[in-house]
Amino acid sequence: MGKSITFTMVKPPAVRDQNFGPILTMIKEAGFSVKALKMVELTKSTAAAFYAEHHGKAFFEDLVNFMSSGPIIAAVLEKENAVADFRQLIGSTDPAKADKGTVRALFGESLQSNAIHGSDSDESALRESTFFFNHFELF
Ligand code: 3AN
Repeated sequence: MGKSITFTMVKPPAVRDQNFGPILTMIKEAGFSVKALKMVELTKSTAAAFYAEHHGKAFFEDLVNFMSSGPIIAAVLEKENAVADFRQLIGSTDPAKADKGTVRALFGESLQSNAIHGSDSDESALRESTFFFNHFELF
């Protein structure tokens, strides 16, 4: 099987708490390579556009406020079976339910503040990667 990509963001509290280093080490040790990387702070409107699929849900406004509350680190990662393998590495959305040793179990604080994002499909991975990175920034 060929390599594919996934998109990730380390969320504001995990960046603020300087947890990016250990998270990146876990990503490297799981066999992913970094194709693009940057630290940026989302505006509310940018966060709302990124999470457009959740528009109208009860948690949407909180999610937008949370994701624009400080810098995030965005990255595109490559590996065989990238989307599924990355979701296994990060664990369930709710850190309390995430398998032991996953990124969310180790660094997540709550359902909202769950340390990291991972794309849910190859289509989302492409949309999310090109949302953040232009072709000069993707290697
Ligand atoms: P995942 O990131 O595991 O794919 P999604 O796409 O369902 O989860 O949700 C996107 C983000 O929205 C989650 N990472 C989490 O921060 C937040 N979220 C999802 N469901 C809830 C909820 N029920 N209450 C609060 N925040 C939520």
